[in-house]
Amino acid sequence: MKIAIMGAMPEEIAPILEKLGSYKTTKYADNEYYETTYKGVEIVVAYSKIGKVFSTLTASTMIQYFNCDKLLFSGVAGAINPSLKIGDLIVASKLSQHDLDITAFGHPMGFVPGGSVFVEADKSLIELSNKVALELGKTVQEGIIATGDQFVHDTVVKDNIVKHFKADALEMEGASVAVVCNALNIPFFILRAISDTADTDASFSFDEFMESSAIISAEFIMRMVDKIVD
Ligand code: 4EZ
Repeated sequence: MKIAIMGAMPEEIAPILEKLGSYKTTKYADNEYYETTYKGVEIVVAYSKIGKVFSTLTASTMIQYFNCDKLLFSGVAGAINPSLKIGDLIVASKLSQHDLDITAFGHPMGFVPGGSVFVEADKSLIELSNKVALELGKTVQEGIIATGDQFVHDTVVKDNIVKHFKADALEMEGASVAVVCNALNIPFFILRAISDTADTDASFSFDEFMESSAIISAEFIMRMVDKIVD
């Protein structure tokens, strides 16, 4: 077993690296990968940089170059579902690319031939997250995550994403990681803690809460890692 743990930004993986202790840094494809052994299990950690392209490259590298056979993503997201408050956790049941648009040819939003509007996350990892949540006495909402190459800070854009995908939260990497893992048959799990509500003051909320929310997500991911390696 070799576990990949990914974030998009340095702040999203910093608490994970801290918990793991010492690691070996390898440069590959213009990025850094941090390799370590935790409780006898090999782990590779990386932050991809923001967006679908960088996250695709990193997920693919972790699987194909580093031979990871499970992928966990930890990070922050903008809330769409009003029940999600700052710091709340959302586990992706399925993910979609909200900016993938060939509707001009009669296709639904998020769809291209050979692909699918949604990619489902691994059910047993979601089940494991429910166990972890129960043990911690935490509520973890399961929902739909929409991914696109934009930081959403507009209720009109948000409403449109709800209309097409019934999404509960949005970010910029989950669905691309999902597509890679699905194509390569690697079980994956996407966890996000809310940093903002993707409206007019999203950037201010993000700046204020991204670090604390990133820690909430990272700590939960490490509890899951503990369960996986035990
Ligand atoms: C992308 N990530 C944000 C990166 C922002 C600023 C330097 C998560 C996220 C997000 N993505 C949090 N809130 C969001 C929002 N409102 N729209 C898109 O994964 C980088």
